Amino acid sequence: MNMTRYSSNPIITKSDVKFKVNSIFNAGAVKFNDKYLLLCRIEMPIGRSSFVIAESSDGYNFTVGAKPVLTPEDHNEYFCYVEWGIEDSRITFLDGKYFITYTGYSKYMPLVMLAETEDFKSFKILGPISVPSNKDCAIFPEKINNYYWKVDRPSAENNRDIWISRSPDLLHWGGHKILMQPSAGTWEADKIGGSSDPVKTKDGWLMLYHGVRGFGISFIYKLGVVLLDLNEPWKVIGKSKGPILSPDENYERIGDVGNVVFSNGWIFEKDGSVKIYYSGADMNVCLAETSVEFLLSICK
Ligand code: M1P
Repeated sequence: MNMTRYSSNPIITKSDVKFKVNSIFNAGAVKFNDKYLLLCRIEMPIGRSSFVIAESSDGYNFTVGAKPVLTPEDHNEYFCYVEWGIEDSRITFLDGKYFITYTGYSKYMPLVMLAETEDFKSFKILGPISVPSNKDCAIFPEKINNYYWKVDRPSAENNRDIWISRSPDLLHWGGHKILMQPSAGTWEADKIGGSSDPVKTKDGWLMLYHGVRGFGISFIYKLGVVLLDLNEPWKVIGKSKGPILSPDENYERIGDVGNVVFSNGWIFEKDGSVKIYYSGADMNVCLAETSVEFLLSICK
């Protein structure tokens, strides 16, 4: 199976939300209690984002919860780091719990926040795990060489590269290394960032990433896939030669931020198929389907 857009995209729009929002998009994804669970970003009318859950029995038809499950106001002592919104969750099942990395946005600019949950009803907020400016963070789902690992995207001068680092406890991070850099003169020329949570396969860790190229005053966001070494995850062992999904349909071209496909969640099925949840133009939630074999084949 190559990459196929679901024929009834978008699968979630703001008309599916029972309270007033500007948009619903950029969902972390996980299977929880035999259901597909999306932790979606909702931009509230004031222009600041929170999270709401959308649930489904089949992965295609979703019901959006009646109210947000996590808001900036829930952050108590950490409120000053998220006052302007919480954005773009990535979910990792690790040590029997779900860890959620997300962007906290405030006058300090973006930084990486960490929370944990066992039921997606109550969340323990563990606080920032980076200084600003940093975002697009995802945690690996198991320890490698006795350490936890994460990727993230610090902003350093004009550089927007993906970095990798390790931790003994998920809170204290070190051993920082550059993992991937933009590629001049291509679809990923100006900046890149980690997209999905990394998933273990027989050939290495698979991870979606986004690549961005500026055209005039606008940017085009596309998705690629990368394969990292299983035991030395700081080593890129394969990468798609070009984007695997590019903005093409009207629901990807036109919106609050046009010409964007952006993903922060995917689900690997037992039969080898993969559901990539992504958003078009920062306005909706869409689905594209593929297979692990296809993703691995284009990384080789
Ligand atoms: O508008 C596209 C995306 O832009 C940002 O992504 P990044 O900083 O990684 O390039 C994010 O704000 C993201 O939420 C948004 O979808």
